[in-house]
Amino acid sequence: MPKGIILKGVGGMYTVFCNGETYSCKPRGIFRNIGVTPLPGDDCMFDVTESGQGNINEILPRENSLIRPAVANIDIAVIVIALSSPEPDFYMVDKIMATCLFKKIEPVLVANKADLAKEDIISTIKVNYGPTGLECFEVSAKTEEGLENLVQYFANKTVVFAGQSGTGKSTLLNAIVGHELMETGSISEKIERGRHTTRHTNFIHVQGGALIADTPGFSNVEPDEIEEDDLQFYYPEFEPVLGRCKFQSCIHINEPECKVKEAVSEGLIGSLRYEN
Ligand SMILES: Nc1nc2c(ncn2[C@@H]2O[C@H](COP(=O)(O)OP(=O)(O)O)[C@@H](O)[C@H]2O)c(=O)[nH]1
Ligand SMILES: [Mg+2]
Ligand SMILES: [Zn+2]
Repeated sequence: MPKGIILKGVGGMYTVFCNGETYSCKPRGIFRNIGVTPLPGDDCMFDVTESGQGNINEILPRENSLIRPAVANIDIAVIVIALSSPEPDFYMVDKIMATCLFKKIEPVLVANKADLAKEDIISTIKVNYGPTGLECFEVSAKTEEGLENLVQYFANKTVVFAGQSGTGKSTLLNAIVGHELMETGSISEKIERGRHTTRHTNFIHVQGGALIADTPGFSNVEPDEIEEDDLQFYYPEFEPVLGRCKFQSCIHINEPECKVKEAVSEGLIGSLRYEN
């Protein structure tokens, strides 16, 4: 029985990739009985009948999975923001980052529209995301500046793109893939038509052996599986000072001799990150 990877699922039918070919497959009834829903990114065992109809027989154990968007086995989540419009929503960025770290997915910040860059946004990124140690890239999907670095970084990884509408995710993916596979639209077009241009998660192979997908719905991610007291562990730049506050139970808000707040005042933790 061949092993494949699920690239997308629409209306109960799944596209399974194996040895350079794709197969349209249905999950066997057993999945419904045990409450398992196949997800894009899943490794599976499948077979193809003579009629050409494929069956997914088994989902292999997952490295990780997300519910919204419904994807599995993600190595890297690319959080795309724009260096001009729309204005970056760093609260959303931080919610996605914490959720990814909790799920053992590497979050990467990509600042797109470098061709229109505003200096104040670049400096906000440096001050707040430099101390996290997480990878940050400055690119332009339009001029293709910085894209080569991204492609190299993604080599052989399973990658999803997340972020606000209008930041250039589809344009960036098109530029990376090298041809128009995705729909793109300007912000005004989208508002006029009142629709989202990306509806399903669909993994695409790109040069360097990466699998990449635009992921509708990622901007609604809430870190709701993380306990309040544990959130601090998903802020990598807090790590050097955690456990060093005066009070063991410090939640780093109003307590005296709080090392987190000291680190914020010394610029070792960005104040925007701390507020978020
Ligand atoms: N100037 C400039 N515009 C860009 C760039 N990337 C995307 N855009 C534009 O931003 C708008 C939104 O892009 P789109 O890819 O649809 O964003 P998405 O909603 O994140 O998928 C479109 O009008 C794009 O042409 C870029 O690097 N520079
Ligand atoms: Mg899009
Ligand atoms: Zn503290």
